[in-house]
Amino acid sequence: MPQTQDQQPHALDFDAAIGFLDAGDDFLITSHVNSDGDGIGACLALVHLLGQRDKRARVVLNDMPDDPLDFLGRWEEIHEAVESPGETAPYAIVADCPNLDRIGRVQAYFGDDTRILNIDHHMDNAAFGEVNLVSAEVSSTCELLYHLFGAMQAEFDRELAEDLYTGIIYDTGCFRYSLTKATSLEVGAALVRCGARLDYLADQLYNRCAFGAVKVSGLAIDSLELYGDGKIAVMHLDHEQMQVGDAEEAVNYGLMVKGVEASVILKEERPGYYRLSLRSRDAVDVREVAASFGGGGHARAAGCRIEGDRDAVQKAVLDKLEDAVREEA
Ligand SMILES: [Mn+2]
Repeated sequence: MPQTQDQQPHALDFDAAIGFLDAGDDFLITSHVNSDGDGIGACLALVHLLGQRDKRARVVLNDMPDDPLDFLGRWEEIHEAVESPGETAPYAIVADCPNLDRIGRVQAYFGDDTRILNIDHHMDNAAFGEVNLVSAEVSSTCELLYHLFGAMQAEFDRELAEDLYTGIIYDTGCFRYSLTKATSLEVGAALVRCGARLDYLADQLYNRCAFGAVKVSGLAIDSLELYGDGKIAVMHLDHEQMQVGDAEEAVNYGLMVKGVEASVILKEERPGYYRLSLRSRDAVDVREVAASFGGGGHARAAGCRIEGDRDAVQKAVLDKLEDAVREEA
């Protein structure tokens, strides 16, 4: 068992969660809609752990992820929710999900007497479970599971280690984002000692883009211009260029330029109708900019939709971004 005492986040009581996992013998495991590397890593790790204990467990998600994490073991055990599941689950584990609404159609699998274990690291978690194992001190749900499984004396074989490691690098951007704690690195090191292949997993997670997604990023980069004394990066793709591939990642290239505080890309979803993605460094709150156009998101990553021709849309968002950059200066 790789656990050491000083790696544990403060004041976490694992006994109730362990009691819950001991009590059931048939578990439904789920995560939020549009689930991500942490949520899916956590679901697969739980299936693996319960399998080690000869318990039945299945993963049901609202939707199958666009980017399959099929390099992880037991990927084929993930199922998409059906409209009428027939019967409800006796025991459910909800991982990486701040509230029950966010599991979407999987709610149909929950009945009045479904017992719920809630395992999460979101600050605003609604403590909706019979048992809530929630800590905002950890980088990811998978990091939290590492501590729980350690307390259960689980066997950390390669498959389990890789599920957890994948979730941690997904949420920390390979240990780069500010939510990465020294503990996250210690847990990562412990998982590598258990056999997690760090180069293989990072490669699988980051270097499997569709050909079109890389090509369309090239078109976006080609359109890159700077405004606001070099602090604002603007890119755009017209409707025809949008057909080349998924442009979800392209906005990030703007922030790579030295001195840029905020980046926006204008994507013409249909003629005369733009979807905007915004990203920023610490100084600028792009959620507020997006909200002023009816959109939303987070302080560092947000989005909105604006109707109009490109010049008008660009001017409208640039006005707001220049104000936001000036305010923080
Ligand atoms: Mn997470």
